[in-house]
Amino acid sequence: AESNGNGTLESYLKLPQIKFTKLFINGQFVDSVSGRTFETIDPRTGEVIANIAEGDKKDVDLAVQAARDAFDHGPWPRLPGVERRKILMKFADLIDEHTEELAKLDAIDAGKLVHLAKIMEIPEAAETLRYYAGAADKIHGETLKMSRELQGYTLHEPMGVVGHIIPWNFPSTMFTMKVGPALAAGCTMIVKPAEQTPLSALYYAHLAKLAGIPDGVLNVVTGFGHTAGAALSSHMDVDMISFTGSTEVGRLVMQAAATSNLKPVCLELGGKSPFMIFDDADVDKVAELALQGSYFNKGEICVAGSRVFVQEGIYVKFLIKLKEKVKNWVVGDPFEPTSHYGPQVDKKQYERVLSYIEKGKKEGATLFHGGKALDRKGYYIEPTIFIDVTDDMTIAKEEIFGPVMSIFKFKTVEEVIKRANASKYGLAAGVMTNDLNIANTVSRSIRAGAIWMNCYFAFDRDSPYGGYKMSGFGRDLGMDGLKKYLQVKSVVTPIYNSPW
Ligand code: TXE
Repeated sequence: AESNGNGTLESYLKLPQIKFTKLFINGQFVDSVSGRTFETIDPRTGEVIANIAEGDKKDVDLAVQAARDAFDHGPWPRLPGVERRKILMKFADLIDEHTEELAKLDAIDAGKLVHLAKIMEIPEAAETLRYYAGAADKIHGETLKMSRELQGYTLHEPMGVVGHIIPWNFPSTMFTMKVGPALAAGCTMIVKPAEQTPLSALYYAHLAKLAGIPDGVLNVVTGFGHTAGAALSSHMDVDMISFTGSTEVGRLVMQAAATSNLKPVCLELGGKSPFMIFDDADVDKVAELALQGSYFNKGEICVAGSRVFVQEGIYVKFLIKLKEKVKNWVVGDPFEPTSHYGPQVDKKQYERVLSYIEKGKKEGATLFHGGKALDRKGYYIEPTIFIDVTDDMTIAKEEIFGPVMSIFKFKTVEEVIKRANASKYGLAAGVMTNDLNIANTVSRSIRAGAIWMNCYFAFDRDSPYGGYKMSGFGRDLGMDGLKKYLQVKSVVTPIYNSPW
């Protein structure tokens, strides 16, 4: 049944082979200097998938040295953009050829749905590379209109050696949305994947080499945050850090950058995004979107619409519809095509989410649906809904990062704007109304990096993505996602007797 490839249940359910478990430095898979390894765990069972090389400061030093050499002396930054474009296109094609394997690696490592990864996450990872490949030969500065007899223009040059520290919730999306633009810009780099999900990152490194990316340009150091991650962010020879993760660690990364070589950082951090439903909204549609907003990827998404504000006129109707629909959500093995979401990424996250549910109950919110772990092996949690949540409760303020929705009632537009903005975070917001005045007023008043009107998670590679306030700064995706990997250099020369 396997021989005819995709399509049979047997091949679909077959687990992927683990081919790459070592660090990828200077184009080679190598053991860590210390020889140590760490276990990567399957959240479906809590069992060990493989032992992965545990990189720390010494390995980061080697990887940075390789990236430094590749930047200072290698061909990559000096290639015509069109050449980098060709190689990135090849990289994307190779991803497409290995969709099934990559989807399954993310499924066993991160608990992600195989059926969704195959049609969405992995193909989009390839498309993100193509998007930036298309930009690689269009990076140029401007001719300036100087105020004196001077000719001036700007050059856009690659930032240099970039450190990418990425999280576990979207291993493939994160990898390509960081690496794609940095490669197109002509940078060289070190990726530090999350310790929970090293498998696909190593696979991408292998594909990058096959595509023709020169040795040393793209290095992957697997390992822990406080060792490998910290070594990268405090390294004197790393020119920039692009980080996605928790607000606490974002602060550490920025500190390390400040006390080492003052490297610029780009931080994409936590969120607690409001999903605002107004009286005139279509109940059926918004109930569906609200559930997606809270449960997509088991709530392990920084833009989760986890604070659902419902205007009083539609409140009861909305709750009835929500109850009806939430019953259809199937939590199950990510290899089962019927599952809507799988297990939380690891034991720590699982326990953290369950402890927030306990806090919600203790602080007086009403548990409207779910609230328990599934009675089976692995880190599965029921879709959970709290009502009667007040703004001062812990579950209203802190990022839970699990399948937990909190519902709030509101009366006026002014009130909901004020309450939605009363958060230290500012990543995204949803506005559900057909009233243009409300939609425009709210979208301009909310301090967040993405506003989705009558939709949610409307991600697009052309749409820049990032935070206001303590959700961080800098943007991934879109052309802004490329610009941050470029330095702007002014070049000036005198012109005498200029008629202009
Ligand atoms: O994140 P960490 P954790 C939020 C979410 C989640 C919480 C904790 O609320 O429940 O963070 O998750 C590396 N120097 N988000 O603990 O630790 C680490 O190895 C340098 C939101 O898993 O921030 C990993 O590669 N790097 C988020 C990366 O940082 C360090 C996605 C992220 O892990 C480091 C993930 C250090 N001192 C969690 N310590 C989002 N914005 O999407 C750790 N790391």
